[in-house]
Amino acid sequence: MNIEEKLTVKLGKPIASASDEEIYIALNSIVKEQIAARELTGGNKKLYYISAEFLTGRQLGRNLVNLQIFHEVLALLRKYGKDLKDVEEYEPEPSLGNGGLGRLAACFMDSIASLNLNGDGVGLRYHFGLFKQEFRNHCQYEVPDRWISENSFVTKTDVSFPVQFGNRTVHSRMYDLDVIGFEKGHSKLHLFDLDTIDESIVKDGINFDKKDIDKNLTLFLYPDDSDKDGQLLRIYQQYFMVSNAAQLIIKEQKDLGHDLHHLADHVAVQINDTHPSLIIPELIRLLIQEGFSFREAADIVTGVCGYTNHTILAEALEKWPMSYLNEVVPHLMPIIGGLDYAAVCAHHDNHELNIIDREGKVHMARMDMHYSHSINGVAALHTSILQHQELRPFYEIKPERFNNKTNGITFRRWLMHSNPELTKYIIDMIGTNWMNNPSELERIMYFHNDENTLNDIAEIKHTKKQQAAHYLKEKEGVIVDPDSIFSIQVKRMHEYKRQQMNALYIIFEYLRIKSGIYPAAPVTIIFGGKAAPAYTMAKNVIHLILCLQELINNDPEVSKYLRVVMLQNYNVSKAEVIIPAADISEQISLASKEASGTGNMKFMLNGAVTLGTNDGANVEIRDLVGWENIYTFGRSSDDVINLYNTNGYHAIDYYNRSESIRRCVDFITSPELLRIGNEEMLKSLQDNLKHKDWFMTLLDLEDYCNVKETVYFDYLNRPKWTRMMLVNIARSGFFSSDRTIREYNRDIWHL
Ligand code: 26Q
Repeated sequence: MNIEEKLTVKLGKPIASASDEEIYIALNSIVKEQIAARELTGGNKKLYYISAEFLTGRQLGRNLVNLQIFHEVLALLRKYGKDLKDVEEYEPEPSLGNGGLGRLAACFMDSIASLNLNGDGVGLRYHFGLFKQEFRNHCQYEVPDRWISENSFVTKTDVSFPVQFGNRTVHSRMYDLDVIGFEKGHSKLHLFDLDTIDESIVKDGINFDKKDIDKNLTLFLYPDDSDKDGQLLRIYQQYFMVSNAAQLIIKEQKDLGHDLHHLADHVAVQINDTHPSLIIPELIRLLIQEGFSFREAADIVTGVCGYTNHTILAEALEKWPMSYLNEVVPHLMPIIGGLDYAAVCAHHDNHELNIIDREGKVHMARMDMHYSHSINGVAALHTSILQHQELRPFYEIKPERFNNKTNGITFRRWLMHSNPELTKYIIDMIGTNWMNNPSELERIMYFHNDENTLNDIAEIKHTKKQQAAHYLKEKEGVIVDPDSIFSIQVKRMHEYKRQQMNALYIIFEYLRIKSGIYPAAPVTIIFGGKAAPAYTMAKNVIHLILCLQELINNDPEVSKYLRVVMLQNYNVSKAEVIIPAADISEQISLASKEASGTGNMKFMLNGAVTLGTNDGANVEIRDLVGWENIYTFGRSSDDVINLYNTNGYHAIDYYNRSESIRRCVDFITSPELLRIGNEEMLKSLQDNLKHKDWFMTLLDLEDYCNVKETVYFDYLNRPKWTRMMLVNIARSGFFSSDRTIREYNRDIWHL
């Protein structure tokens, strides 16, 4: 039976008379059957990718792409007047991640499967995910994100493990998400949960009783940890995740008849940031139970584990009071103590190497570094900063463990699924080999002076902008002009990412327009991102942007030239609509602070030009496309690190020295904005910028405003701009997560 016949049979009626929801359910079922028919990838050695987050996005589309029936289904539905996009909207988006680290894990699962590597993911099935973001009174509110439904691709299994918390035991439940690869390969993402979770205990936004672990354990990702109960809950979550992972590993190895003495020949564990770090003592504990000595077990586990660092922000490096660990996982404490002792014995002269510090805090990253055979950063600059600054004491004793693995993205989702128009055009230019060998995208460079090709690429971009404008109107109720320049900054809200700098630029442009100076072309500035519920300053930035949106879009004089949009509840699905529509990719973090970034790669692949600082993977983008195909500005990471080390940055000096900076910052509490927004929030943001500004917004603001004018001017030079677009697409092959995963396998996993 072909797809059309299958779908008709499933529906029990003609396709033309079925609703989009009925079609979704039928396609979901057809896809599940095809997945079930594909054998799981096997092999002598297996990877377990352990992560607190897997930001998978919707599954129907990716499965159709990877089963290679996406275009067939697209055309089939179109024949009956249906749009696959509308059908896909019926799939609830799993809300199992927060940002880059979680989306990276999802891209990695796609590449692991597609490269037919023997590897599964292990994480948690959070009932309400991170949270759903709602805007009211120009402010962010958090509500539970109910994504679990009959219609999801996540299925219940009968697998369960006992997990011991102190003197009591809970019993887990494993759920699975099938991850099929492109053409071949089939992996699983195992998500653990408790049957006893009680969703009804969540009241008034995202608040709940933090003590009742049986009911609350997997309600949310990153529950509020501003008090002790919150921190204990996070330890409960982390231990629950890794204990299940460790038991699954040991069980699967025993079932295969492998000798646990040779565990490192058969198992690789990748620890995604410090959230899964307790897997180290837990695996050691299980091996000791199997009769190994402490020393033997520790050596085996070191051979198994690899640790990936995703951030150099101090607040993200987890350390837990020993007393808290003692409360949740007392049975691990003798092991952690033993690990610290063994590490300290070897390096008694340097306290920065201790797992347990003098205040009795357990440093998770230090445990990872002592007991993993590989330590990697996620972009060349980041790895170098780890080696020479943040993790220097470890690099000095174990240089051979350090390696770089520059991040990547899966082209299946971020090009083939989200931009079928550009995909088809690339196939018409150079065929399909690039799909399995992304570096071949380079071959489109052959057309870099071909006027017709450049016009076609511009035309495709315009189509994607029209689609995004339509989506924004339907779903967000905002009107944008697809003929304006789309400048887009979508990512988690954080001061180091400097959305506030973009907001100050908007004020700069607003004031110029008001004084009669107009930008070279009309611009639409689009933001999207969530702020952590307790991160006041990030919420204040959202507030400022929403106030500016209100002020500017309703001002007929200004809105002809400038519009502002803050997307509500930015997620993977929205990213797939908005990224292909970008002309300019805003990557403006304070140099040295963004470990890599992966949005930057998605934009590049879709023909946007980067406007960014020399930070994270922007540096590698610049090296690939050349200075003439990217706009960089701002202080270097060396300068910034030096400013921190010497206490050399004082925001107020920049404010006092520059008239234009002062006018922008002052405007935050202007009568115009105070009429719309909340005085306390705006004032607090303004004070922070003048007197604290830890992430040095004012340092780069003038540079940023200046370079933007150049960008708009160049945008109007269509031959120049469209050639830049083509070069960016052509050189993006390096950022395929297939390349990244091949490197992990070659250097770390050896599957
Ligand atoms: C830590 C302690 C307490 C509570 C929460 C956390 C926490 C939670 C999430 C710390 C870090 C994260 C997430 C980090 C993250 O997403 N990092 C991003 O990882 C991407 C993939 O490597 C990079 O591209 C980004 O540059 C990096 O910011």
